[in-house]
Amino acid sequence: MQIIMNYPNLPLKARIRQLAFQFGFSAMGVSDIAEVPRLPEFDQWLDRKLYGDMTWLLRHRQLRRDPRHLFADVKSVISFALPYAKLASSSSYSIAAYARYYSYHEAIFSALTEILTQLKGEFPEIHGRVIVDSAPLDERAWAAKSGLGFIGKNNLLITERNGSYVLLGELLINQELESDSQQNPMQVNCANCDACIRACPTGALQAYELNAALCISHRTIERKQKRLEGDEPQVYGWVFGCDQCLLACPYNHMAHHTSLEIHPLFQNIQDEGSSFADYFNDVSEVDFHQKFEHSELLRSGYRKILENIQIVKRQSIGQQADSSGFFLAKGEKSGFWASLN
Ligand code: B12
Ligand code: SF4
Ligand code: SF4
Repeated sequence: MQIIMNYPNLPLKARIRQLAFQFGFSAMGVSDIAEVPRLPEFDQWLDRKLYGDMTWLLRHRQLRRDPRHLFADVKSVISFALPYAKLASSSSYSIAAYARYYSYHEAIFSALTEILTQLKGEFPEIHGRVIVDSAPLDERAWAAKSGLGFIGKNNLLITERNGSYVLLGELLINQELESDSQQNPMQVNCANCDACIRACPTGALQAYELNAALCISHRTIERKQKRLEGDEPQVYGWVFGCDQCLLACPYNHMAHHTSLEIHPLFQNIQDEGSSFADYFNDVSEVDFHQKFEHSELLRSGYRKILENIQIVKRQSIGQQADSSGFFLAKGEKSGFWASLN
C-alpha cells in the first residue's frame, strides 16, 4: 500500500479531499443522507419500462430507497470522479473509450479501499463501505447532489473539469461530514443544446431520459434476449458500449486528462493499426481470460463479444460510412418509442 502522510494533520473532510486528488480523482463531494436524490424519477422510469433487459433494476427498487440498506451506519455518502481521456472512435468494430483502459471498476475500487484503510489508520472511529457500480445506488444522482456537477440531457454526470468523461465511485462512511449538497460548481447547464439527442443514432435519448432498449451500450453489453441472426437491432459499428452522445457534447472538448492507463491490448491494436475484429480472430476462449485480464471486456464474456463482432460484420454489409466515419442506418425504424409500441 502507498503510504501518504497526513501532513499537517488535516481534519477528516480536508484529508479525504487531499487523498482523493493524490489517488487521481478529479473531484470529490459529500452528501448527507437526509434525502435520497431522484427517487420519483427512478420510479417513473421503471414504471414506464424503459429499462430494456435490465430487470435487476426492478429487483433493486427497494434497496435504492435508503443507503442504510447498503451500509447500516452510513452518515455521509462521498462521491468521487475519476477522469478518463476522450479517445477517437473508428468507423467499424468500435469499443467505447472507457473500456479501452484498464478496468475502472478495479482502479476505483482499489483506490477507495486504500483511502479507507489510510483513513482508518488516522481516524480509528471510521468505518465504511466502498462502492463502484457494485451496489444499488444511483451514482450520478448522488454525485450531482454532492456538487460534483449536473446531469445532462445525455443522462450523464457532467463535471466542470472533465465534462462527462468521468467514472464514479463512492465511500459510505459512519461519520457526519459537512455536506456539499448546496454547491453548484457549474453556473450553466445544457440550456438549449441538444447535440447529444441529435447525435444518438438510434433515438434512444430524449431530454434527460434514456430508453435503454434502444441504447447501443445496452444492446452490446446488457442485452439478454437472443435474437434471430439478421434480426438484431442496429449497433452502428459498435462492438462494446457507445460514445456518440459523449463525443457530441461541447462540455467534453476539454476531456484530455486521466490517471488510467490504456490496456496493453488496445495499445497493441492501436500501434499495429489493425482492427479489434482482426485481433479477436486469433483469440481463443482460453486465451481470452488471460489476454483480457483487468479489462472491462472480461465482464461481458467471450461469447457476447464474438457475437457482437459477427453482428457488426453482418450489419456493415451494404452500409456505407458517412462523412464523420460512422455507419449510416439502412432504413431502420427506430426512435425513442419504437421499442414500446
Ligand atoms: C444501468 C446502467 C447503464 C444502462 C442504462 C443507462 C442509464 N442512463 O441509466 C446502459 C447499459 C444503457 C448504460 C450505458 C452507459 N453507461 Co452506464 N450505468 C448504469 C448503472 C449501473 C445504473 C444506472 C441507473 O440506475 N439507471 C436507471 C435510470 C432510472 O437512472 P437515470 O438515467 O439516472 O434516470 C434518471 C433520469 O431519467 C432522470 N430524470 C428524469 N427527468 C429528469 C429531469 C431533469 C432535469 C434531470 C436532471 C434528470 C431527470 O431521473 C431518472 C431517475 O434517476 C450506473 C452505475 C450506478 N450504479 O449508478 C452506470 C453509469 C451510469 N454508466 C456510466 C457510463 C460511463 C455509461 C456509458 C457512457 C458507457 C458507454 N460508453 O457505453 C453509457 C452511456 C449511456 C447514456 N447516455 O446514459 C457511468 C456514468 C458516469 C457519468 N459521467 O455519468 C456510471 C455512473 C458508472 C460509473 N460507476 O461510473 N449504463
Ligand atoms: S450511448 Fe449511444 S445509443 Fe446510447 S444514448 Fe448515447 S449515443 Fe445513444
Ligand atoms: S450535448 Fe448538449 S444537451 Fe447533451 S449533455 Fe452535452 S450540453 Fe447537454
